[in-house]
Amino acid sequence: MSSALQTTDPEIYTLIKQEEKRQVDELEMIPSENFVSPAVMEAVGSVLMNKYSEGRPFARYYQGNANIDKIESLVETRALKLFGLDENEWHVNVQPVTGSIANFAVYATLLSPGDKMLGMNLYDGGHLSHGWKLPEGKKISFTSRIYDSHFYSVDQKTRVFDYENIMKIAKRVMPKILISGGTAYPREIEHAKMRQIADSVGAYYMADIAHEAGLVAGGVNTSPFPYADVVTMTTRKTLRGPIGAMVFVKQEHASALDFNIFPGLQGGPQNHSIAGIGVALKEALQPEFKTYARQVIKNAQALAAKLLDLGFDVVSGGTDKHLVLVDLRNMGLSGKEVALALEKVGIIANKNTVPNETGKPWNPSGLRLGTPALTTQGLKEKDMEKIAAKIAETLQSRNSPQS
Ligand code: DSN
Repeated sequence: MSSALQTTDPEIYTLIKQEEKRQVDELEMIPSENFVSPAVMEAVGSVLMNKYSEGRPFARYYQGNANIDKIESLVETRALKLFGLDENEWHVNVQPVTGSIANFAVYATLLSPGDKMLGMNLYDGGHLSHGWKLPEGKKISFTSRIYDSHFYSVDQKTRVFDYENIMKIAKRVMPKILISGGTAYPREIEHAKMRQIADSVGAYYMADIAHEAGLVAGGVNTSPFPYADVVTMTTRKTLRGPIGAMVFVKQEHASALDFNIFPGLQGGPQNHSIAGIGVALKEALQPEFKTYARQVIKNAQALAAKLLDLGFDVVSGGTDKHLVLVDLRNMGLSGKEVALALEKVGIIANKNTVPNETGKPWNPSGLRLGTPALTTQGLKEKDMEKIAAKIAETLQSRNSPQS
């Protein structure tokens, strides 16, 4: 029997089926992607998407929100529990539709237009929403048009953070907020040191753990909560939920943060996504999730080790997380051509900038690979070694004169 979608819209139905097949047939190695459980998908595809619920749980602008109120407050309770937080100290808002909106809401809460922010250089793995502007001054992120953004970089040689240098930059810039986190830094961030730096200049410390949220929840990466004033995260990466984001602030900033999310930046929250996040949080509270998080890292470390053996320049010499960053310049290749070549053999990764970048974001010098999705599918270290060998073989055949 045909499904409702198949009958109503066979074109979209067919494309979804093709995407379902692609996700099974290909190796998903983009570190910000994962496979949600059928339970998460059921919640996201539910009637909750029919309801408008501007406001906060139990304080809405529209009637008919009794069930939505219970769902959103349950999701908040689970979020605080997952990260071991005391509700008298911490407040969470689970409504931001993306990480960028979550971050912007934080700036609106803690800063005034023109205030200084200090975050990680995008080329070294930082994020657009941390105020990115080009070294020559072009303001790329809207954040950089409102706030005065400055950046710190990794050490040119080791390609990891030099906290003494970040301290020096902070003392020169005197930011009102110090930000850590990003999209392509393979090493753990030392939150205690970032706190010290923030304290030395009287700044707030915001940890954006969009990429590591599931690793922190699983207890295999250091929690920023004992050190940060604010923690933001997306929910779809290592945390294995649907698209969405969460912001955790100290109680004193709760009402300002909530006001900046709604009505400041958003309208009605995406109740179906929030429910899906709740299901993912329940899954992350189970003991199996710790095993999953540990395996994500073991797989990334196995992948990095094998790539190093095969002559790849693995940035920082390895990884503490779910991602591996490779600088391709020693092979005379660019990120774009390698990502395209790998797609042809069913390996889905993304081109990425690397420290000391000499290319452009559209055609950078690196490749970013991740293990969250493959680990969800049950792959282990031996599989990672085979994948590394396949990557090397693909690039060799590309470089050979016959190809
Ligand atoms: N697009 C995300 C990533 O791939 O890391 C960051 O926003």
